[in-house]
Amino acid sequence: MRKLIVMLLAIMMVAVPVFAGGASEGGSSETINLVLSEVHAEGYPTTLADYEFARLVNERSNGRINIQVYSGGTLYGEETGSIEALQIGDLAFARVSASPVASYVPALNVIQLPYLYRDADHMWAVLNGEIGQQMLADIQTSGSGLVGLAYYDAGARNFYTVKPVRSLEDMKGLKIRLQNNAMMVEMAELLGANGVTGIGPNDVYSAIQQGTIDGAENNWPTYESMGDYEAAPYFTLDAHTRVPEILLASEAIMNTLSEEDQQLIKECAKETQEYEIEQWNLREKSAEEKVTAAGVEVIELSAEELAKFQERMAPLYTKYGAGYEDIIASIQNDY
Ligand code: BDP
Repeated sequence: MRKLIVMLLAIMMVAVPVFAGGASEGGSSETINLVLSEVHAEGYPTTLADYEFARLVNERSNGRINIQVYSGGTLYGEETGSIEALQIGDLAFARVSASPVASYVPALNVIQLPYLYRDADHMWAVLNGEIGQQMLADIQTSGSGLVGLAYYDAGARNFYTVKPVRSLEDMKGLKIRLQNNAMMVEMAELLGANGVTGIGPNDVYSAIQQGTIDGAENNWPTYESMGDYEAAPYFTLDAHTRVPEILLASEAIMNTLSEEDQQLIKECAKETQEYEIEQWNLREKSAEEKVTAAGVEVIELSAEELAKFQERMAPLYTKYGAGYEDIIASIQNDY
């Protein structure tokens, strides 16, 4: 059934701009219907930003371009599924984490290396600066079939588990769910854990409950929103990664639109970044409050213990940073 809906949507998406022909140039009133896939629920900061993007595009195109948001992973529960649909032109937009995108655009691993940023301001200085904007543009020029429209905030990711992780030693042998990204799996393994992939974020809770995994890693809002805190009530604040979200478009579908419409879409996407960050900051705080009130144990690592986690990451810098040494040094020293 889901496949059928996706096919119908794809036909609508591809067919409408084609039939619109010179529509966009001549300013015809032909409606262009496009679909956006989102794994998060209604009300989540990225979902709110998706709707804001759709609203802006609709307004600026005088109602000509209509973007329908499908939240909660109803179209694609796994972000790799939505990324592949974008590549073949079956889907127009997806708001995804940069982590799975790096499987298609490896350079993106550089801006999500573990313990790279001091804090959110540091990350945003990089993303909004030359390095981040070049990486975003490179998504398209790399020939991935994807167009990077904008970055959103996703805070810092931390481990959460069924039993407390108070030291590096405690990570040993834990089955931890990671996003579909080889570097993230290696990160968990360098810490002594066993990395598990192939579980969509909406399925982490049941995987923990069933004992398939002993925990996962994510930011406060996802931990709260997906209900994972009820299954894995120990949250170890190691802030190992800051992985930005990315709003992606399908290059194949963008190419069916006029130059003006592509520009309009790009501008509207960029404009939603600040809005998402505001929503993010509110939700990050309220999610932390909610889960701690519900009895989650928040574990702070001593500086000495945290240094042990960080030291283990050196091989990732060598492997995934190869060819990008200057960029990494610049992120660390110039921002
Ligand atoms: C969340 C991201 C979402 C990812 C999810 C995950 O917002 O895009 O799918 O993590 O871990 O923080 O899969």
